[in-house]
Amino acid sequence: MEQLKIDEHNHLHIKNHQRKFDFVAEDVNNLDSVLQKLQAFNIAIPSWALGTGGTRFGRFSGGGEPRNLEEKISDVGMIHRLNRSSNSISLHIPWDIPENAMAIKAHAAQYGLHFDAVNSNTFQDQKDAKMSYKFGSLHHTDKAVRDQAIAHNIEVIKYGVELGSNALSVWLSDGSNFPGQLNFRNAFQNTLDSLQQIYAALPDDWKVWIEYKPFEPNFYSTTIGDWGQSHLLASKLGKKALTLVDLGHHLPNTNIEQIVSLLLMEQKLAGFHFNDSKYGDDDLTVGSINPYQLFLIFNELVEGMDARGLNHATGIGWMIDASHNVKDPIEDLIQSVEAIKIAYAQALLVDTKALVGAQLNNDVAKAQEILQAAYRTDVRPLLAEARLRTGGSLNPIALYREQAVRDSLIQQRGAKTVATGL
Ligand code: AOS
Ligand code: ZN
Ligand code: ZN
Repeated sequence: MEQLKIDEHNHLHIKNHQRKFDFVAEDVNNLDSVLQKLQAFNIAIPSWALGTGGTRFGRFSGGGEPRNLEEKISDVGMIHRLNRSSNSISLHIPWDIPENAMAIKAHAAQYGLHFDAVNSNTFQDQKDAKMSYKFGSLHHTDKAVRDQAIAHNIEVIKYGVELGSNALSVWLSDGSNFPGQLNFRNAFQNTLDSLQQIYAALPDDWKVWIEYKPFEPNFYSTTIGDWGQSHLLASKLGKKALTLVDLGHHLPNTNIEQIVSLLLMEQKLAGFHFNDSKYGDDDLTVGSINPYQLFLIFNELVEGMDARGLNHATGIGWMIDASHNVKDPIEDLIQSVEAIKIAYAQALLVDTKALVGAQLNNDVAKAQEILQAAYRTDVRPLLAEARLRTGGSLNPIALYREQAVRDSLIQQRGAKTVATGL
């Protein structure tokens, strides 16, 4: 385990922090509740984001990447010690195979981590697989391919059960590249039929999260292409099936916050894959392109969850799905968690009563003033205070750099490691 000198580091920065905190805290009338909510809020880290991502044009891996599942877990453990907000990890099978689940669970528990949703992978052909997913998996025209993909998903559930997870996350690349390639209705029916068989294998307290995406790797149609198609499947499947919103899986300018608000209303919102994008499924650091959109999403979440009496921290799944090419993955993830919590904190500052009043009076300018007053508040000192109170770092990235954590990872693991995954 990395030796992080958190207290020493906090000590050096405490005076500066206190000044900034006092300044913002003075104007927050629900301060205790905001701080408590921030302390309770955790976001799962995907195992595939701990290595450097790449594109089909190349991959430039950084040094000291985790070489196996244990090292991925210890990286998440370190992020969690720094920010106290990343207490779980999401595995992707077969990129991560927990051969000995007991040992893996114990290893994770050492860092205070548990296992979030497990992800199946039928978008790549696996070694020794009999059937190919070249033309899709759960939607395939050939029953033998569908059966193989169904069996894989059921196996992933079994791994998840051993790890103490309680959700299966399904993302399909199934679709078509050219008009005429596919019968849409048959593809949808096959998908539904396959998902029904997977659904039947879910333990009682489990959920299946159905992710949608408009394009890539298929460029003409995707069989679960948007939230309507995902929601249709989820409602036909039953209560345990929900729609997962990956922020990057929308065509430019889609009003994601409106989708979120309706899914929440229908009790069909599984949760999120957070990332940011300018063009499509860019998987950029959360909050790096459009933090206002993220805030507006959180505004819907806070309002909708309060209306339903849902616990903000555990009511739905919170996860990052980003992986970047040119950054240190650990710094990237720390930035993403911070961006999510900033948006959340700002949403907690919205004067909801006043907003309801403005809406009822159709006072459009006032409504905007109310939202933007919250959005334009620098809430970073509130996040830092929440971290301080839970034993985390006032400034995780500064500490990570000052204590040269990456260098020591390179020393331990080598300069040319490649994490399994993308
Ligand atoms: C793919 O675009 C999706 O976002 C999935 O969530 C996928 O399983 C994950 O990104 C790993 O590739
Ligand atoms: Zn995703
Ligand atoms: Zn994606």
